[in-house]
Amino acid sequence: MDQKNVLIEREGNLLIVTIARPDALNALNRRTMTELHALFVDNPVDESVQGVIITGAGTKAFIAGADIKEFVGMPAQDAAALSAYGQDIFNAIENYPVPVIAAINGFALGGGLELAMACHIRLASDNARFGQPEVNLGTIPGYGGTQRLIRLVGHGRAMHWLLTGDMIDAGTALQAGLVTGVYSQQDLLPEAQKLLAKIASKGPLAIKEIFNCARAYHDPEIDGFALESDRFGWLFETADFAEGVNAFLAKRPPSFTGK
Ligand code: CO8
Repeated sequence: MDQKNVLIEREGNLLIVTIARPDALNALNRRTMTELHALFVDNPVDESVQGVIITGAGTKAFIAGADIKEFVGMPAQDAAALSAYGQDIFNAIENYPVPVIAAINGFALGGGLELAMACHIRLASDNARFGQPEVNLGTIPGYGGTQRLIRLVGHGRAMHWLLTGDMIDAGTALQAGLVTGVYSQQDLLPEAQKLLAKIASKGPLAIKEIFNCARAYHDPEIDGFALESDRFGWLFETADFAEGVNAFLAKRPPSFTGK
């Protein structure tokens, strides 16, 4: 499908995905959700891509939530279906096989914060504002916010912010662990790119297994500790591990091949 609201640029091995509805503070309307679905759910991951950055167009908003204008007259069944559709997309982002960074360049509210929380790493600009303001509208988060906010910042803080709908600033988000870096608007994207380049320089098989083990943490069917021991052992017989250890002992940078 034509990507009208979700712009995709390729920069070397990275994808930069920009939610681009600046007149509506990049609110996630149906069309935008369909385009995100096409990108993250329908299309197989291009193997040459080593990382993804998601950001918002302009300097005011990352994403100010779901598009409230589309809520008018929406029947309960459609609202529940849209919630499930969005959760599928955000789960696909969370399960994406390469690192996805949210570069939060302004308001990240409601569905916008929910999208950011599905990413593996969150960096913010110093003007960013975060919140789950759905209670102000008489509803609740519908794209996973009640679950992921608790996971990320703990029950106490999450309940405070979910129940009040309060907005928090970038400093508070950093302190709470909701983001791991705060930069000027100008530095945000370059810092996200630098971070992805750093991850891409590490042992690719190790990175893949970190994803596997971290996913197991959220899957009650899998014993994450057992998986970790198994994968730790498996990595010992890879060429990359031999190279990493040899490079350390020879005091030179490693040259990994992903084998
Ligand atoms: N939806 C639609 N339009 C929006 C949204 C939004 N979420 N946010 C802002 N806009 C529009 C405004 O209507 C305005 O448009 P116009 O110029 O045509 O009037 C334009 O963007 C600029 O916004 P403001 O004039 O309001 O800018 P301010 O700087 O005064 O305020 C705020 C910025 C504080 C961000 C304010 O716009 C705001 O409070 N926005 C709404 C935030 C919000 O409540 N978000 C949560 C939405 S609910 C949600 O996300 C649920 C997710 C789960 C969905 C499940 C499936 C159904």
